[in-house]
Amino acid sequence: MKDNVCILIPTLNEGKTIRDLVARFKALGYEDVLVIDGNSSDDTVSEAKAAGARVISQDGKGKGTAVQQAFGLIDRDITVMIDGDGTYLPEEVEKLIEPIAAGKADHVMGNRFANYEKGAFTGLNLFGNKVLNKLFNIDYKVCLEDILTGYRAFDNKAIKRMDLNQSGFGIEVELTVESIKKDLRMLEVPISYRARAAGAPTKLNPLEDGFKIGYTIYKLGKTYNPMLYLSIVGAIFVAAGIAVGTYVTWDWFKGINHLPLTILTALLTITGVQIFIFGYLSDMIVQVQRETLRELRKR
Ligand SMILES: Nc1nc2c(ncn2[C@@H]2O[C@H](COP(=O)(O)OP(=O)(O)O)[C@@H](O)[C@H]2O)c(=O)[nH]1
Ligand SMILES: [Mg+2]
Repeated sequence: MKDNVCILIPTLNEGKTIRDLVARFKALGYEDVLVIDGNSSDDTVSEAKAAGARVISQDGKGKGTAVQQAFGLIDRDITVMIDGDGTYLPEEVEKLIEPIAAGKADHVMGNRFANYEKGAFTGLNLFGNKVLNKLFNIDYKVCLEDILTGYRAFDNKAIKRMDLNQSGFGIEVELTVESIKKDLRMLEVPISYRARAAGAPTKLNPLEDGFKIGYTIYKLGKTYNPMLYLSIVGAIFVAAGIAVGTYVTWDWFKGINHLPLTILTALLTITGVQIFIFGYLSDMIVQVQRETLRELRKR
């Protein structure tokens, strides 16, 4: 079974940890370890090669770009993706592979919240992760605990069905979104998460990348769940209409008339209700399209 697995490690300046990581996979019997490097300025490439990994330099920039390029090169049945920073344990790889090898899942995600070392998440990181997971779950009507995990396994047939476009850290969101859109069977398994080694900082900027990831969820979610977005916008209009309307009515009882404000009330309320209706229609279109795709896939 191990012959059918490719261990894929995207790296950018992970010289401190990559050698040990590759060596541990080799020791476990995984021969095909592919490191896709983002043109590191440290000794990542030589360290990875020394441990026996196949190393390629990515074209362009970003983890997402690297992952997409690597996916195109893999010819094994199962791909495991793992960060090169030593925060995930190679010894737990079976947990991720087993459901795929058994034909029970197409995409297995390691849930870091199951068992994380103190200091593995900073306060901001933990908070950001929780918020983004919550947003995602509302948007996609799912119940996942850790959509941004860096330890995953895929059935390669599943990878072939994904349309991936995110160049940066949005790739994690996109992998999850595509799995939902393509009706792939997803499964979360509990894994351990370690703190990064001292002097080996993360490449992720918690604020900037956090917002980018949030925006990616928003952008990709718009076409999946338009009702949610349009009902929020609709609700804002209707609420504004009610606010102005209350004022107008209040004064009207006192014998004061506000003609322009009355017109504004009507416009706000009507626009709000119309946006709701657009949301409802978009939702129907999306539903029908999803049903159609599902039927087509069965053939
Ligand atoms: N090839 C490639 N790998 C990257 C790039 N940026 C980050 N990585 C790697 O992607 C993995 C995840 O990044 P990391 O900094 O650990 O993010 P974190 O786990 O959210 O802190 C690590 O192995 C990084 O070395 C990039 O631009 N290109
Ligand atoms: Mg990491």
